[in-house]
Amino acid sequence: MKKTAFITGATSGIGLATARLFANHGINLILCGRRQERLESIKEELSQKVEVFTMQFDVRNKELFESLFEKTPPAFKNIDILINNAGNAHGLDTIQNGNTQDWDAMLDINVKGLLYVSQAIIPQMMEQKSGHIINIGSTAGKEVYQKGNVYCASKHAVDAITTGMRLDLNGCGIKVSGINPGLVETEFSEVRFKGDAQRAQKVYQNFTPLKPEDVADIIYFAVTRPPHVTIADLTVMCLDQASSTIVNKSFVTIS
Ligand code: NDP
Ligand code: 8X3
Repeated sequence: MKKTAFITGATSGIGLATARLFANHGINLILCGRRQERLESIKEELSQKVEVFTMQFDVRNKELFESLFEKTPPAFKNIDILINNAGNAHGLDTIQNGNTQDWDAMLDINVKGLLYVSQAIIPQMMEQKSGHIINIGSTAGKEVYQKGNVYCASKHAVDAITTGMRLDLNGCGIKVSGINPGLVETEFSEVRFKGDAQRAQKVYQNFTPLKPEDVADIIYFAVTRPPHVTIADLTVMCLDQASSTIVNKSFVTIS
């Protein structure tokens, strides 16, 4: 029987690449995001391969999410895989110059949004005594870099929540994985710099960053391990990255 995956943040970047890869492997999809037009065009693209259901909501809006989730069509009720991916950095400022709206956005989306979605889906996984939750953390959840302050805090929280989920769900037949990428070229920096595309592009210049497809490959690897194997925690960086702040920009490794 085909599996069903629920992917948050499926309208771009890592979430979209994962949706495409899952569709290629016959995994049915529930795709989430705020941008309805994108959800519709991705649904049109991937419906040629698998069953696709879309849910438009902001992960901060617990009430809206819960009411939409209740109305999930019966064919999509049994979720086998949850990819908690929706999230972004907002701003890159010292703590003394931080913007409180950015702080709220990062903590509410990256941390509380992940919790709201997980809380709705876990009971059904517990009932079926199986399931796989993958939380997309970051190298920013493993170390703190200058001006990363609250984004790093949000990803450290994701890291702690991933461990907490694995501890609490032990014995329930549910796998919990944390996948922590370094620099991946997506819309991430454009969001961080509030639409400043030039500044965003500079982040990925003069080295070869990860592509969203590289992370999707790892997510697919994690969900296709034998039933007794859990990838608990995995960090992935491109060849030129050694830490959040050490990136070799002296030459480009792949043309
Ligand atoms: P993108 O900006 O390309 O994708 C972010 C996704 O999250 C979009 O689909 C967006 O959809 C969704 N999203 C953002 N805010 C909300 C919200 N409030 N409610 C619902 N959906 C939301 O970035 P990435 O693909 O890079 O980011 C995906 C995840 O990977 C994030 O958690 C990020 O922190 C993490 N990550 C990224 C790295 C990178 O270098 N790019 C490295 C390590 C981790 P929409 O706008 O339609 O709502
Ligand atoms: C995204 C990677 O280094 O911009 O989580 O924080 S970084």
